[in-house]
Amino acid sequence: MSNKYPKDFLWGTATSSYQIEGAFDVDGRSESIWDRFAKTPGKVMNGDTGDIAADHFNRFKEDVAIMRELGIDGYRFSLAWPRLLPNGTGKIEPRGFDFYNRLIDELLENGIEPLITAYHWDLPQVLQDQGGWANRNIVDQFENYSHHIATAFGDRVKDWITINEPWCVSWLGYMSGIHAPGVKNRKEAVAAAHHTAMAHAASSRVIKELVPNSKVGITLNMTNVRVLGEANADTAKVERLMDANLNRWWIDAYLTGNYPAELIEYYGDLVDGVILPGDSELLLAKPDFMGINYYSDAFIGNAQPGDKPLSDGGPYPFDLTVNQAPPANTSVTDFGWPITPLGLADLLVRVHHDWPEIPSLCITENGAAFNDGPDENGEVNDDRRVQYLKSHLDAIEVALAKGVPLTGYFAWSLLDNFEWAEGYDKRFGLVHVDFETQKRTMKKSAYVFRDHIQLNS
Ligand code: GBH
Repeated sequence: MSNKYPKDFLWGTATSSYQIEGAFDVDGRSESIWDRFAKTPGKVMNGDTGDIAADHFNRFKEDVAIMRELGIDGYRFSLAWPRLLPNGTGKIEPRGFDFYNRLIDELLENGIEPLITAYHWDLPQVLQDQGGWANRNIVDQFENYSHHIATAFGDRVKDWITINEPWCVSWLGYMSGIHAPGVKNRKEAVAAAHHTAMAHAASSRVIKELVPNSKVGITLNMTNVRVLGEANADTAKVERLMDANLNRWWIDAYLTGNYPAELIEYYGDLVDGVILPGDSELLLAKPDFMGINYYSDAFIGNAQPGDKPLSDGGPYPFDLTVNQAPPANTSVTDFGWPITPLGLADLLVRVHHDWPEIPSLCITENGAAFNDGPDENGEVNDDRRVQYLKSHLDAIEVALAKGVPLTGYFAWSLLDNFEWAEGYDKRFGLVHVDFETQKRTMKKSAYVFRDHIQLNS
């Protein structure tokens, strides 16, 4: 046994409902914004949809058996709102609750702690028809949904994440439009960024009230904004605005009730009628922990000929131009994302240093797209993922040694799955899925993770 990790450190894997469940029209589940988006021609690679995905809805027992073989302590999954409240609010669908009850019970019987994410992007389409996250009503609707799920599952589930990556919800969903609902409107995106923060706070209050001994937090996709070369005025400004927009917005909101001042100034009249008097109080939410999803560092440098303003098709609402290429010779994943393990240690140290009032941090996702499949012997030797995993585990050990209160590490993902706009074209699983036959095969990285867990728990 090693002493690099605190006692009770949680080793786990993470997934999300729309990416693995399938069974899109079963047991009263209603349409989600991702069903609608995926079935809109041109939105998702190859026209892929989550109709079947990894068929986890029907194969969850087999999947829990795999988790047991991996030796994980915890499993982070999300609830499909359209399965539970098909109309978004109002009447519940008991068959939807039955599914998650069966999953939770199966996990507990196998000694695996369930961690729930209330929202991982599959909004009921009926709520999008009223404006979705851009409409302030979503705050009450999410609070109501939180009430139902906390009541139903709170007897067995103590760890709760309200919203996964509200940055992606807001800026990929309503600004660049590369994710559902595919809106491209910066005013709506700013509104979504505010309403996700309000909804997080409202939901945490409800869950804490209804679930004794619960631990409630949010999961943010955070990264280091690395500046390459000598920054000119625009690059220096983008560095500060990007950091505020991506890393500080939701944290500052729940800890202080205020957003980064420079960003509010830049947004100008975009926040008029969106952030209302009195909201500051409502944004406050004392965190029990915070989840961080880390994939890669971001790089900016001075604009080169041909570069466009960030707001031109991208997720940032900044009419400023920088170059976003990583340093020459940086290795990348099959998604093209630079591989930057040291960034994970730096990020954890920075978050703990800048917001010491957050009692603990958890890596709720970390992983990489590498598309290796079975060889002639049926083995999946995903050596590049093994390398990615090991280097990022080294990074969390560095952060722990520097005193970061890190309580867990969840690999993204348990299974190959529906990778949003990329469809089935990008594989993130420790376990390979043959989407024709639904056969699962543990990749080499799964065995490496299993051995690491065994050695360190
Ligand atoms: C996570 O998002 C999701 O939670 C998960 O569902 C998903 O499957 C997994 O990662 C893998 O993608 O190109 O300007 O958006 C990760 C979201 C992706 C956000 C990389 C930042 C880079 C900048 N991050 N993205 S941009």
